[in-house]
Amino acid sequence: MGNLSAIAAPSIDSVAMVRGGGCALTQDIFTLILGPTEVSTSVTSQTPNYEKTIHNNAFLTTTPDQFPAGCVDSTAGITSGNFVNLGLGKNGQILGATFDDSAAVLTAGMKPDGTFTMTVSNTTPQPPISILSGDLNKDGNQDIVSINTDGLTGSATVFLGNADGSYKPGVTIALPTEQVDFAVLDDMDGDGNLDLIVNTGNNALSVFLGKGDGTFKPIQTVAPAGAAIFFTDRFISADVNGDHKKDIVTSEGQVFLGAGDGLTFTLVPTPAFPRIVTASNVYAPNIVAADFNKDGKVDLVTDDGQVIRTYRGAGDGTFTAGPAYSTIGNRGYLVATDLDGDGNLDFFSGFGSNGLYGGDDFLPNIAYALINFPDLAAYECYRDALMKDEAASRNVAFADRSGCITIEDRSILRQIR
Ligand SMILES: [Ca+2]
Ligand SMILES: [Ca+2]
Ligand SMILES: [Ca+2]
Ligand SMILES: [Ca+2]
Repeated sequence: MGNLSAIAAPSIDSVAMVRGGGCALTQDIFTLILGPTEVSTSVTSQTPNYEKTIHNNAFLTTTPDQFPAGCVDSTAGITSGNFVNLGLGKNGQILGATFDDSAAVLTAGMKPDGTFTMTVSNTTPQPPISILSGDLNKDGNQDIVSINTDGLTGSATVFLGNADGSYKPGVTIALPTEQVDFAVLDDMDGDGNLDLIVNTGNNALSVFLGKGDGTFKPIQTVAPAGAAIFFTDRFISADVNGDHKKDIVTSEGQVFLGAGDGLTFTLVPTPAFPRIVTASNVYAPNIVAADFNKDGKVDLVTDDGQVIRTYRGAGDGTFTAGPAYSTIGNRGYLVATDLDGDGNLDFFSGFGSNGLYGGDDFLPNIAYALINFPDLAAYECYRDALMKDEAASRNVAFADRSGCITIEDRSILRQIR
């Protein structure tokens, strides 16, 4: 069912695939040049129609370059992350946004000649921990929402996009806790307006129903019976049981079926998949929902930075484990899109949205910590205690946000006397 095509760049260069007219992909290998006011790129090589290359590399016998379902990647329902590609803006630039440890969302555009505009800092009250994109006010300009926390106060800030690639000053909404990390933008109540769902932990989600003008109704707390929601759980929204009402799936494998009002959810007793934590991603896995086997029922695919796992949907909110595939070691950001145009959904592991697909921020740098335990049982107790420790969770959240820990691995060593 699946074949992996790894896309690598020469050691000092970066690589990206960009969609053009007719959905075709161009592979760009480029070197980033950091100037005083601009980031420019020196393109080493360009390969047009790269969708044919990845198609052939995967030994597929289907016909590429058809794109029967088009090639628009919706950002609705996708977990927030530390980079968003906003696609081609009305100013003719490919717009992107990210953040660093300052209290700001950083935005920039790539001009048609491959040079970047100066990075603009869009101020937030606390440092962002993840960002999202969507057109909240339906003016055709992508807007940005940042989820912010300084460890004391949590908030969400909305930046409405202008046609020239700039953003209006942020409008901030208070969150009920500083323990925040992940959020989703989707139309949860089906009124045509994007809504904001924030995982605020304590077995609850905070829902802000959108008014369609970039503002939201007052916060509503959603705490379904039986929910086990920790604030570091990733989640997605999708209609997994085909009743046209948005549901929620968390990285713990919990499935919450929605009643269609964006506020009422029922836990499916059987989890979709077990919780999976890996060396390269302690918040694993990333999840996407799509009907990849074309039986009319939405399936789930997870990427934990080591393995891509498939779970076939039964159409009622339950899932059966399907094939799993080893993948490149990375953070496990996952995109479901038809890359080669043969009409079958493909999975891209890396940063990808709105027609731009590149590698993520995963880089191997190594530090060692040696921790001594009297026996393996004591080690298991330590692991249990660590998972529940608030300070440890904050440290992990910081490491994830700052990227200071890119890989974590454990080996059991025996003492020799
Ligand atoms: Ca907008
Ligand atoms: Ca809505
Ligand atoms: Ca549903
Ligand atoms: Ca299916």
